[in-house]
Amino acid sequence: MQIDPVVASAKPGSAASRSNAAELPRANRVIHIPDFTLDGDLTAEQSDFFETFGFIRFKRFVSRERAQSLYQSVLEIDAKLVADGREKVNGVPLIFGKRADGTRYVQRIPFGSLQSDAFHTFLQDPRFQGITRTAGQGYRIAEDERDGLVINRFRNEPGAKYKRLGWHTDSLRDLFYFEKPRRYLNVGFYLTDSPAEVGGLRVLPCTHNQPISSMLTRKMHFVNDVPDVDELAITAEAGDLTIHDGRIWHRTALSTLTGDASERCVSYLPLMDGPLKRKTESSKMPFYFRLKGLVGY
Ligand SMILES: O=C(O)CCC(=O)C(=O)O
Ligand SMILES: [Fe+2]
Repeated sequence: MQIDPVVASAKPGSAASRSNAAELPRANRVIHIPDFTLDGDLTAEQSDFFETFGFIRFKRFVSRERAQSLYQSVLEIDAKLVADGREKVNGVPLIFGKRADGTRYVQRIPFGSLQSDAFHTFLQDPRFQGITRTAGQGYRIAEDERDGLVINRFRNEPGAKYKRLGWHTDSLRDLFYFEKPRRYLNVGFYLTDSPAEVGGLRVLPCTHNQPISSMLTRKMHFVNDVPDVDELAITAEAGDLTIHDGRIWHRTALSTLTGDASERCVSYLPLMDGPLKRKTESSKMPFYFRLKGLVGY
């Protein structure tokens, strides 16, 4: 039997070791995901890995304790949005789930760092400048543009609206904003553990190097969520940071667990270049969200 490198290299008790090797996709037995550390700018080895495969994972970007404390801030933002009866932030609609007792919680929080000092401070970490330099000249962390810092809480329970995402590429989003697709680094910071059984990010490695035609048509965007034989599960622990190229095909798999155990909380950093396009409370709902409604998530 072939040994799964992800599981074989995992420390006992870590998120990866809890995953059953048989449940992990075939690609995880072939591609070993290294445990990189981000100290400042990406090293040559890290850039090579990222440019070759279209994704990278940095372990322990912050301690588990700091990640847990930031997760508490997510719960505070959530409680305030619900108590204030908010439906949108800066024109971007909130996505709500409903608990068994009928109370609401927010599953997709846009502009997170404008609503919490803890997240605003987190984004001042100088290592993020190393990431903006990798994105390209003139890139900035855009706390008040597009959707700002997005905090996703995927959950699998009857009242949840945001449980999974079908196959897609992020670069297409620029087209929905009527802008030319830019180099798009999707930087995910994990607030909770993400072993394979909470679902999570599945990528088709190297598809960022595809022609535009295949970026548009390889699969039906967001509608198709059938597992692919070549997909790779990117598992992570609270405090880890991942980057995937916006052109890579990826999906968010449904958790096999339910309720609180199924929650996967990941925040995505807003990287932009070009002229500033600040959003305010009078900003209109982006066209992209009307389409979201059509594909049913
Ligand atoms: O679940 C994730 O980490 C990825 C989410 C995602 O692909 C997206 O919001 O575009
Ligand atoms: Fe995505």
